[in-house]
Amino acid sequence: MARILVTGITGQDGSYLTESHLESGDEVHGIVRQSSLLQRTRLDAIPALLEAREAGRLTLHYADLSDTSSLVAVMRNVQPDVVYHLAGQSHVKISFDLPEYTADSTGLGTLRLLEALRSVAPDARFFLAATSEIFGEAAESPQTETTPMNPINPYAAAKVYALNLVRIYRQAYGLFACAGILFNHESPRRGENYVTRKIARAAARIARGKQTELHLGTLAPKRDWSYAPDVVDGIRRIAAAPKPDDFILASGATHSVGDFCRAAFAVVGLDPDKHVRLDPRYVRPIDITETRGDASKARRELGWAPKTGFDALVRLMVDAEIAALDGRGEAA
Ligand code: NAP
Ligand code: F7E
Repeated sequence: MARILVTGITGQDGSYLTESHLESGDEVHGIVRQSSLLQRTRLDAIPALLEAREAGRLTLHYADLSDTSSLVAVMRNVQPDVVYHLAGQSHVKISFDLPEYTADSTGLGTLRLLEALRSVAPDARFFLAATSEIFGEAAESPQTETTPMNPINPYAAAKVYALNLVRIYRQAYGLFACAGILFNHESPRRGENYVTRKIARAAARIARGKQTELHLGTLAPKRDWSYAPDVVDGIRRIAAAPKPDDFILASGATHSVGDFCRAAFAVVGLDPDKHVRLDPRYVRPIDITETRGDASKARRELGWAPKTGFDALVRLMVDAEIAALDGRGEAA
């Protein structure tokens, strides 16, 4: 049985990762931050996670990425075998509105956590959730672990800093510090202000007569979308590898936002052209045209491959929204 510490446990990936480690019989600890609402939907709505909390196999600890002493205290109390660092301000458009906060939580937060690890739990394995955003308008397609970093938004710049820190701490101090360079991954637990969840939710609500229009910034950008539980499986493999390294996790396929709309509306038998409106409020100052990842290193060295393709992903997301509207299934 391993002791696992997760930052960002209340997020999409944190909830799937927690479920996965509890299923393996591990003890999971999560860092949560102070907020005025105590309800944490992605943890509270999942019966297995509620049961684990009651049984003492899942424990939440208050700490903050801006408060080094709180990170040291949790690290000292938990004495983790593995630390998964998933927390931070992760919305690209919001990072233009909150550039300093994004740099502090996503960038410096990683530094504080690595320092806490180094001083209190240097034998623990450390995983960072890095991102395809580090490549910006990439110099090559598909992107590999050696594609040059060229960030074009504050979030990506903070993740470049965080990824460089992981590499530095690995080389300089010999820590088991590793990273997943994660391409977009989605699920019914995705935040409602990311484009796939926004589209899936709107398709279902329009089909049920609760909404008439869907406002999007643009239909043109293309993304390499995977299913979050598949990526979480890859994250576990990276953290369990014989030696610390960085791996791309991606599907290798790319689709536009418009493709996602067409596929989602088709699930409920609707024509997106009748409902989708372009809205400048959702346009970014600068946006990546296309991402496509090459995960052959993860396939070769870790045996990882995504199981869920684009059409299946879109369908399961729209079906989940319909089920939630009809009072069935989990609501994230
Ligand atoms: P998510 O659903 O947005 O969850 C983010 C988590 O970070 C939440 O638990 C959130 O806590 C926490 N958090 C945010 N700001 C924080 C702060 N200042 N201090 C402490 N905690 C904070 O994100 P996700 O999709 O699960 O992604 C997990 C990680 O993977 C992130 O680091 C993200 O950048 C990275 N990533 C994700 C994708 C993707 O497609 N999903 C792709 C590449 C990389 P609250 O619940 O309290 O807000
Ligand atoms: O946008 C376009 C938008 O916000 C996808 C994060 O997890 O993946 C995610 O970042 C595309 C972009 O994800 C709307 O301009 C159009 O081109 O769902 P998104 P993202 O920006 O790709 C990376 C890998 C991460 O690391 C991030 O943390 O869709 N788009 N109209 C829109 N996007 C949103 N959110 N809302 C719109 O109305």
